[in-house]
Amino acid sequence: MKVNPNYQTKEQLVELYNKPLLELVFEAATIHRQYHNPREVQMSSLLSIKTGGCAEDCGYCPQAARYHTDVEAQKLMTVESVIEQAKNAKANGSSRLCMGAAWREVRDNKDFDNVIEMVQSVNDLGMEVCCTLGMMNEDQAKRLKNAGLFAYNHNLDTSPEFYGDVISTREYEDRLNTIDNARKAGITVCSGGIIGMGEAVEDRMGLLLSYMQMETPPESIPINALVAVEGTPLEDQKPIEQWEMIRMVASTRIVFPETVVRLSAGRTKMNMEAQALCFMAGAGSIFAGDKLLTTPNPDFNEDKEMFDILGLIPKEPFKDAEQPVTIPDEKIEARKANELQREKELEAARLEAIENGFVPRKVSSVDSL
Ligand code: SAM
Ligand code: DTB
Ligand code: SF4
Repeated sequence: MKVNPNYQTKEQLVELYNKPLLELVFEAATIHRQYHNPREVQMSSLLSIKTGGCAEDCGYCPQAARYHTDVEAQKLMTVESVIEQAKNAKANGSSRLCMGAAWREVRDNKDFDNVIEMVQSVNDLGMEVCCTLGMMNEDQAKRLKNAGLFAYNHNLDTSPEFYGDVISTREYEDRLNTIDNARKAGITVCSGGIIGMGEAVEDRMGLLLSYMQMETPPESIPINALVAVEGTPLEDQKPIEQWEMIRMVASTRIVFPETVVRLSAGRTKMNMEAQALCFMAGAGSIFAGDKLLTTPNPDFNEDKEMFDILGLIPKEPFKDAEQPVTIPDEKIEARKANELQREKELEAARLEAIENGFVPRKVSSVDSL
């Protein structure tokens, strides 16, 4: 992923962000047209596969267990219901599904095995599969890659300097490590930030600087406006001006010409004109469907009307990189083989018992307790 060589320092980035708005949009739109089809905008769907009850203290997040919000904690969805939701999303034009779990980190347990099966199944549907599951190690990243994961989302959220004002339960370095693990496993990286948390323009550009300093910058950078949720420490944060979102999208596009810049959370507070300027300035994706993870998103029909009016077309999957091939997961295969073996042994024992004249007992309701 290229970095624009004209911007190297934070000062240059801040100057870029503060350019006269229409100059900024024009520069971004020009670059966007050199690297992307400006009519194509990807529709992605978000699915919260494990909601709430998270141990972290991210100040913006309604899913942190320690804050009193309206979010009810739920256990991991079943593989079957994820497939059903993915089929719906695909039928409504989404070419990417992002599955989010309110976890601090991935653990090697049955839940993770189920996530692996979710990834395999959604990849089989021909959609780009993205997961955002918190921190993960190299081995976990490899399993996700083999399952057919296309992208891993792990946001740096803001600059390293402002990070500690928002989150205390993990370090910036932890985030960078997880991103590195995804990269090493050959998964594309989706990592972006939130504006409107009380940060300065320097912090917004500090976030971009962090991505510029990576050996390979992210293939996908989501730009979120804070959704201020009652009960979170950031509940009273003043909403950002729409112009700020346009500036952030445009600056990101200019600095990372090849990356997909995603106009993410915060669209319910934006009118169509402001969103149009974001698409003009290089936004190449939106989240479609009336819910993000836990908070509202514009109605599907409203977005369809917007696409019609602006002449946008939903982007097909795998236009930027090939579809990953699913390779059977060793742990799951070993578990299934064990289960099969056990079933065979039980059946053999049952047959042997019958041969020896034992009459199988009827299972009573007491037995099944
Ligand atoms: N627990 C995982 C993690 O933090 O990486 C994955 C889920 S987490 C909800 C995914 C991202 O959603 C966060 O990194 C943050 O950038 C974004 N997010 C969460 N709450 C938000 C809010 N209220 N407004 C805007 N973005 C938000
Ligand atoms: C991202 O940058 N934004 C999405 C996705 N990646 C996972 C999440 C937005 C969440 C907004 C708050 C909520 O709905 O809970
Ligand atoms: Fe947990 Fe992720 Fe929310 Fe932070 S952003 S509290 S890690 S779900």
